[in-house]
Amino acid sequence: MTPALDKRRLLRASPPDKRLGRCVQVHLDAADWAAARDAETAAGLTATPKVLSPVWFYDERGSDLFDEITRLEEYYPTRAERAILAAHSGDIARLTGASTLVELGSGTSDKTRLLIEAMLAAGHLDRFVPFDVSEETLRAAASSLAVEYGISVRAVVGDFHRHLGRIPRVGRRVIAFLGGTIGNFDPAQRQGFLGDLRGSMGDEEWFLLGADLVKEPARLVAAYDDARGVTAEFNRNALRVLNRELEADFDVDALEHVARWNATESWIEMWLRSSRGQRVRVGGLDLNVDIAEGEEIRTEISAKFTTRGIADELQRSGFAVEASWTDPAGDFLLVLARPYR
Ligand code: AVJ
Repeated sequence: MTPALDKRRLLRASPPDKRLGRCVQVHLDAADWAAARDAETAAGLTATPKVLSPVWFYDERGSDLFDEITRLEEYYPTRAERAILAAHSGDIARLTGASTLVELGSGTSDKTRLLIEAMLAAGHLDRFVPFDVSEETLRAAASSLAVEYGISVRAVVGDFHRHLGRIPRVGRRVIAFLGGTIGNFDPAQRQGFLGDLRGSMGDEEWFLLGADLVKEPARLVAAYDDARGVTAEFNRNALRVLNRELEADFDVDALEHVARWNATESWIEMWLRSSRGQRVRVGGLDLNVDIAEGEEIRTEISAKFTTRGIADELQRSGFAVEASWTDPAGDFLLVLARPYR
């Protein structure tokens, strides 16, 4: 996340790195991205209730904490999705015959490897395109995968709501959006995202979407409020990142983690509740923010879906579901869709 703060650095495309596999490129427009993020943050901190974007979770410590979350007993989505991919990556490789794998969101996970290996085994894959907001995450993923698999890697820095058009249209692509990250979008953002994505795709290309399914509220809440407090620490970390990167002075220790199920919206909400009134200075935004005792700031939503609901949303955005799978417990859904004509 840090490089996004360097406002002097404008558009830059690094030259192909010949030492790493065949080709690693990073396209970056950091100043532009940081300006949009800062404007959204100022709007969110002056709204009622106050809201922050989940992008603030993911500095290095936040990424480590998320990694720890994915291994928690209570947090089933990562294991469930991995089980689906372990069972069906071969089907995906065969059905798509794709030569390019695009991954929206962090390209470092072992789940990506399952897909890459299956696509290599099917004999078509020659290019991996990870797309993420974090340049560091991308560089790490890009170089290790390029070396390991000898495929060309073109990493693209951007955010889901504005930069899908930067993803190169090379080869026959399968565009993967895994982990249930689509749950971070509200319905309007989802519709915008799916429409943009559909508009950027050719008829012979594929969309692979991972989505968490609705289940008993107690299990959902436990997944976002684990007994060891890892998620609480992850949640508070967003304000540590704000303190550092936007010169703010939130009293982070006075903020308590809250996770609740919103049945009307069908999403989990994470909030931070201030145990005392505080006036916060956010120097980087030239903004003072008053937080009342007991006031809550919403830091994330994580929407949960039904198989039918996802198919309907995809359909409305111009996608037809070609295949879908769940894990044996029926906790998580993986959908393979393609544009319909
Ligand atoms: C990375 C957005 C999929 O919503 O489950 C995990 C983030 N937040 N625990 C999710 C998260 C709290 C995660 N996603």
